[in-house]
Amino acid sequence: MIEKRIDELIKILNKASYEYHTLDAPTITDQEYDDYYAELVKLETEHPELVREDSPTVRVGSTVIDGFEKVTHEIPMMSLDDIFNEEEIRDFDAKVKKIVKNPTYVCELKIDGLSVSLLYKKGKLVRAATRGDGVTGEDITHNVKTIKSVPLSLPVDIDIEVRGEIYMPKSSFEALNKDRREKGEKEFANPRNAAAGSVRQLDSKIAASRNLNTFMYHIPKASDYDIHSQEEALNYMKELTFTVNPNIKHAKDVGEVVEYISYWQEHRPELPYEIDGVVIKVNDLNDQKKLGFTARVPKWGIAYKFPAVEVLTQLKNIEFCVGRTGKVTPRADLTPVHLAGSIISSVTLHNEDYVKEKEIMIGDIISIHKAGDVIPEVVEVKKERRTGEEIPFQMATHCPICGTELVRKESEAAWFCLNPNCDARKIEGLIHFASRDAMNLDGFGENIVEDFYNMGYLHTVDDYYTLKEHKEALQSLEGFGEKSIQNLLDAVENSKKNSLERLLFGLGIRHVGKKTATILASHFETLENLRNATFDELKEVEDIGEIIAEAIVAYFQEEKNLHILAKLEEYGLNFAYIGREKSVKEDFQDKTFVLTGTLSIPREEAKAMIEYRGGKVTGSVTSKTDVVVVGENPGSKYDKAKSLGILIWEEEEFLSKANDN
Ligand code: 0OX
Repeated sequence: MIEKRIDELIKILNKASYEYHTLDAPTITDQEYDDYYAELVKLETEHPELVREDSPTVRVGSTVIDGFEKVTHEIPMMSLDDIFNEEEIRDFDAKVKKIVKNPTYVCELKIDGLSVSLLYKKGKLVRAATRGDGVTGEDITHNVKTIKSVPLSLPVDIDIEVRGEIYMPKSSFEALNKDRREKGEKEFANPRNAAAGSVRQLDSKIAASRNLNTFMYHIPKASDYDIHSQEEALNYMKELTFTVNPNIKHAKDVGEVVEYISYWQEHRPELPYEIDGVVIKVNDLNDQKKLGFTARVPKWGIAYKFPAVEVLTQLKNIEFCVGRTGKVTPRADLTPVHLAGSIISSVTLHNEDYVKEKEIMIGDIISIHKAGDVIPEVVEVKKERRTGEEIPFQMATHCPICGTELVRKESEAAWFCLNPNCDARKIEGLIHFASRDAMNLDGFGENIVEDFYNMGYLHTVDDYYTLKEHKEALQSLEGFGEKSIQNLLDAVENSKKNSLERLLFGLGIRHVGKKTATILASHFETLENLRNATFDELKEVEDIGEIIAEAIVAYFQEEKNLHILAKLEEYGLNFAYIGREKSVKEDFQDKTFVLTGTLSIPREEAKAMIEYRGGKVTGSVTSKTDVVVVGENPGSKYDKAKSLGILIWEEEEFLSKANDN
């Protein structure tokens, strides 16, 4: 009988919560809710064995975990490419129309929060995870359960994954920061950071107190539920009692998309939550399938970002930061201002020439904007506001960290600290090695790396791989526990399997960015080959110029680098190019491809796509070639392929075959 009453109470309370938080249409009073709730708490206290996973009492946040478990997304959580103006919207429409006839679009507000995946088994919420790097995220179920708009159980007992955004309403953000200010705690820069900070807490009481909310917008396996369009997916999620944003529009053509965007650009301040743009998705799922994906993003969707906003503030001081290459960058400290949803208190001034060109002085009133809504930049100095009290800028002459005299190389605008033992340089190098696009040592944020460096555990990048020898000592450090240290050590251990380009990027070889690292790794295949490559051989590689070639040769000539590499090899790191994990298709498997003509995507990307599907790419057409992919203005390879009767694919055919699931 008690079980039955508990069941009734859970039903009443969950329905009431849904009506209140999702439908905004309560049918019972707060007092009634509190009474039912108190009755449930009483029964659960008396019969702890009857406490159910979907009881609303779990929302108070009584779970404390000792570390975040990793979650591999069955289907990667993709993001979207950004666009910034009407022309790009029309370009997107034109590209879509090349593949599908008469597309219609669903326009959604782009909620400025963090994406979440919710997994239900037999109608019960079993797991909530962050996006992470898209492939692997973190289990945040204990915190997500405290969010009242997330149903703990669904009206039907199905297995389903839905995705959406967790956000913090503007009013909650203001209240939270006010509270933190009063307590002397550091304020959050924007509601997105506040929401992300809240779900990355071990103790769910914190998330429970932060008034987080959700909008769901995606069902990864929609066709399993007889859904044929994004519009139907949104409606189905509503039926399942998820909160779906009400301001969604089905646009019949690109003109209506543009109208929707300009409406929301103007009305954005009236919303109770932050948005940073509009998401446009091709409505029909069959059309989406035809359009497919590039290596990174779906081609059936795009994110339009609102233009940058400009604000005025005072430049209070100029400080100098030292990067991993020793580059010393001036940074302006500002009187904090709100700009497009964040509080900005500093902005980079890039280098000495930049400051001189913009005629920046300390004490100036300046205007700043956010380029692409991400990095704030100085637009101009308001010279008419000068009082005569402004102080001229002087570039630092010595490293602010180690005191070494700075050097300006002839061809560079920047000044460098050339002391290889400068602490700032070393720490920055270690942070870079651990970063997401490099070795992706999850959990090693700037503060941890700096602390471990200062405590003597990390000095050079190979030291990451001996951290496990200090496990006990690390576990006993304040703020760490067995689980969190184990997670760090697991991240280090897992990174040993990384494909070569991550290591190459992580080593911080001058001029070798993420893209160059991938080109080098896929071309040379092993670190040994790259190391043995001469300057001329390097220069021959597409997109590798003299400066990069020189930097690579110089890197492998330095004894200390070779020593680090030898250590990394000894610790068992993979030194070979693996590329993406393969998803082989019959059209590609074990076939030899040749690319010719100008393709709309970079050649390295086309090559990576072919390898991903199980094929390989060679340079010249022979009788062993299986397929020739032709772009615009193909050369003699095309003629040769025709004369040999080799299969020819236009780029479009190639992309649709490679992208099709
Ligand atoms: C948002 C938002 C983000 C699903 C498939 C690719 C991207 N921030 O509001 N992402 C998506 O779509 C995902 N939709 C949105 N509305």
